[in-house]
Amino acid sequence: MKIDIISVVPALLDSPFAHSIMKRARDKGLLEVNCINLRDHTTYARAQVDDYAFGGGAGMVMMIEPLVNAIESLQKHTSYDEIIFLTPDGETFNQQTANQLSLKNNLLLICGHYKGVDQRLRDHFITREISIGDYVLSGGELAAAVLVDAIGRLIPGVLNDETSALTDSFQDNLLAPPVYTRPVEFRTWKVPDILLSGNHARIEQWRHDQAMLRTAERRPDLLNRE
Ligand code: 6GU
Repeated sequence: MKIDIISVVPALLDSPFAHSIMKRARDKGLLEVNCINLRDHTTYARAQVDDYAFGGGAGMVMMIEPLVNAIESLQKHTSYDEIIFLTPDGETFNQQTANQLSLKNNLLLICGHYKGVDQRLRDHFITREISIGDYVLSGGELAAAVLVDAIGRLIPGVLNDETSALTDSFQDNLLAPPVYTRPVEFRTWKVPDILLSGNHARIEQWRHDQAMLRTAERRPDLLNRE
């Protein structure tokens, strides 16, 4: 899978994909991530990419021209399955959306900034608008990093048995159960006996019960989802 990201602050995206599972995915050739600097595509003086809103009001608006220049120059080489605008007023991202997007070949992410983007870009180029939650970030870059990580780890071959996505929280609408490792006892706090019993059927039953309990306590809304 290839994910291209258009940003006015591409340096924000240097680190998130350079480590751990995302690095391994890229090293294995399973995930390609390219960051494009929007300022390289403006025809305005001083690499301007935003301007005052027509009708007045506080805050700048991202201009359509630099964005369309960037998108169309990328489209010369790549046919995108989705062109996604990261914006707080988009649909809220969740595991189901991550699963869907992990099946695509080419994604283009556009990071919003300032007071948003000229509506004409949204009307004519954007195929999907996504938010990562009900709070406001300074720009879409951190949200883009969240999407790439959540999607990238679902690409077949990225995770191994130890890190398998199948046991993640949310993958079955349940939160993950508690986990323990060495030592068996720390300051009198013991690992539950069941986990040391070697009885795999009973351990799986215990984990499922714990996942149900935890979900009922913390996220009862998940239990009523299909
Ligand atoms: Cl995608 N962008 C911004 N700027 N803020 C957000 C967001 C996106 N998702 C939640 N908050």
